[in-house]
Amino acid sequence: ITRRRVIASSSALVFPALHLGPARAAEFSLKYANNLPVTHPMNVRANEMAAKIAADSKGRVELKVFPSSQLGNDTDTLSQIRSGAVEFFTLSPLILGTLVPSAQISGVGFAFKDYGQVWSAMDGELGAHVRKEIAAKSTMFAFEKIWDNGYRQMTSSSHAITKPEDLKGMKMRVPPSPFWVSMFKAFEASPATINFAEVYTALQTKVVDGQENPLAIIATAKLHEVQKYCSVTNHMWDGFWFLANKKAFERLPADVQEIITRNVNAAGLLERDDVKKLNDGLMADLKAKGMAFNSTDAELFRAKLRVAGFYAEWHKKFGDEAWALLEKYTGKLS
Ligand code: X2X
Repeated sequence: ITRRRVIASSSALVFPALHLGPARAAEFSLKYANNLPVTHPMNVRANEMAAKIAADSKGRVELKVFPSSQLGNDTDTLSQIRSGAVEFFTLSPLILGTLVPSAQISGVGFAFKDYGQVWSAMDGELGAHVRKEIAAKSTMFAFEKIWDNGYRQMTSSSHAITKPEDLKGMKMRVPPSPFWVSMFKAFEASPATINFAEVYTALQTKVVDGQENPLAIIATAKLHEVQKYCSVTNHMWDGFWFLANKKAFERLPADVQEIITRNVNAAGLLERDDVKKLNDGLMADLKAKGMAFNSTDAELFRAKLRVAGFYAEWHKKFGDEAWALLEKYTGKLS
C-alpha cells in the first residue's frame, strides 16, 4: 500500500509538468458565478468568453466560471459580490430588486410585446436608467448588454393553468424578489420565495406545486422531470444583468478592463441569440419528454393584474419618470 501511494503521488507531480508545460499563474484571477446549469447557453458562452479573455490578455487574466450556484444560491452570491468576494455575477433585475428596487421595472407583467421592444428598451434609455441606479445604489455596476433569460412560462405538477382562476391558492415558487411576490399575490396564488438552487428539490418534494421559468431553463435544469403541465403564458420577460464589483474592477489596469468589458458585452449578444433559438425550439422536445402544454389568453391574465391594482401600485413605486421610460418602448400599459 505504501509503495503504491508513493508511485501515485510521484506521478501526480510529474504528469502536469509533462502535459501542460511550465504552469504560470495568471496575474489576475477573477471569479464569475451564476445560477444556471452548465449546458445553458449562458455557461456555454461564458466559458467561451473566459477563453477569449485569457487569449486577448495573453494569459494575464484568468476568469473562473462557477455555474449551478456552486458558490452559493443567489441570495448568498449577491452578498459575496457586494463585498467583492466574487468579482462577477449574473442576476435577474428582479432579484437585484431586494437591493435596488428600481431595477425591477423591466419585469412588469406583459409589458414587452416582443424582443424588438425588449432590446430597444434594455439597450436604450430604460436599461441606461437601471444601470445608473445600480451604480448609484450599490457597490456594483452592470455591463451595458443585459444577457437574456427569456419569456417566462408557468408549470405545475397538479393541473394545467389555462386562466387566472387556476392560480387561486396555488403554491407557486417565485424567485426571491418583492416584485415576483407582488405579481403572484395579484394572481391570488400563494407565492413562496425559493432560490433557484433549491427549486428542483422543492418541486420534487412538493413543497410547492408550480414555478415559472423560460423553456430553456425548464429543459436544462430538467424541471420537466418534476412538473407535468406547462402553460404558455409569456407573463414577463426576464434577463440577467452581468454585474461586477466596482472596487475589484477599478483595481484592474485599463487595458484589462477594456478586454473584459468588450468580451462580456459580445458574449451577451451571442447568448441572446442562443437563448431565443433554444426557447423557440424546445416545446416539441419537452412534449416528447411527457410535458403537457396549453396556450393561454394573455388578456385574461393582464386584466387580472389590472383589477388587482398591480400596475397602479408599481407605477407609483417606480415613479412617473421611470414608468414613462418603460411606456416609451412598450406603449401605454394597464
Ligand atoms: O430563479 C429563477 O427562476 C431564474 C433562474 O429564472 C432566475 O435567475 C431569475
